Amino acid sequence: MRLRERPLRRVRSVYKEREIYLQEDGTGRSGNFRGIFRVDFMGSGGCIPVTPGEHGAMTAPLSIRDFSLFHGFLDRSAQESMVADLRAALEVAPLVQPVTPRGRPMSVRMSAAGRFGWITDRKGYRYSETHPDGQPWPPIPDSVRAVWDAVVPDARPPECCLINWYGEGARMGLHQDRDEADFDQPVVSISLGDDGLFRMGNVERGGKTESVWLRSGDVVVMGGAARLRHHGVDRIRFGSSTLLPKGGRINLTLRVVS
Ligand SMILES: O=C(O)CCC(=O)C(=O)O
Repeated sequence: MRLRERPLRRVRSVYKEREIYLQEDGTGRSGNFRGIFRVDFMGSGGCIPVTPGEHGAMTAPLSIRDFSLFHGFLDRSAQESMVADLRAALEVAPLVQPVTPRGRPMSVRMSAAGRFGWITDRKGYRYSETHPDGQPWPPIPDSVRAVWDAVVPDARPPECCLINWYGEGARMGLHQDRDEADFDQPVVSISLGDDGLFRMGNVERGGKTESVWLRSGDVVVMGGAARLRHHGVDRIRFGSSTLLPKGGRINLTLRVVS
């Protein structure tokens, strides 16, 4: 992850935002409500097929800027059991508040599971085989790994599950995920808890962006032409979900690192 250390206000003056609302049927409607935006169903437009089954309803991905969005991929009970699995992982590897290499504290709290975790401190951004407290990371829970296997069956196994926790007011600036060795491998994101406004930009810095509210149970695949696109989370709707009793949003990103 390469965070841009610019204040949000300045970013907003450069980027033109358009919000897209995902609908229950997997289609999207643009923020100006002039009609259905664009839908790529399975097998078209480079979208990744997904098989129906234990993950609840069949979810056809919506393709926006080559990001594949699987709305409602996890049903409520799958979300609850994933949260229980994550709580166990966080007992081993507690959330920390990282600082950027310039010493600025990030608003999200982070931990990880898998062989590697992504960390940042005054020494820089990097993957590490140990938590900042020196312990190895816990294994990626099977429930999380199953999502990867379902949405990107041809990819290599994930080596990192970054766990981001967004409390009230937390956000994540536009950035690219480029600390991994192989950009042919996708990044898969799973959202749990409160809604988060996910912004999708370009490979180069600047230009127009589009945003979508991600809800609990949504999955996003950032692969192919989307792999190096800038993305971030402008804000969350604190308290919008009942999944986490005290509110907040968890985002998991599964990555192949080496
Ligand atoms: O929270 C999200 O939805 C995105 C997280 C993200 O961009 C990242 O971890 O690199």
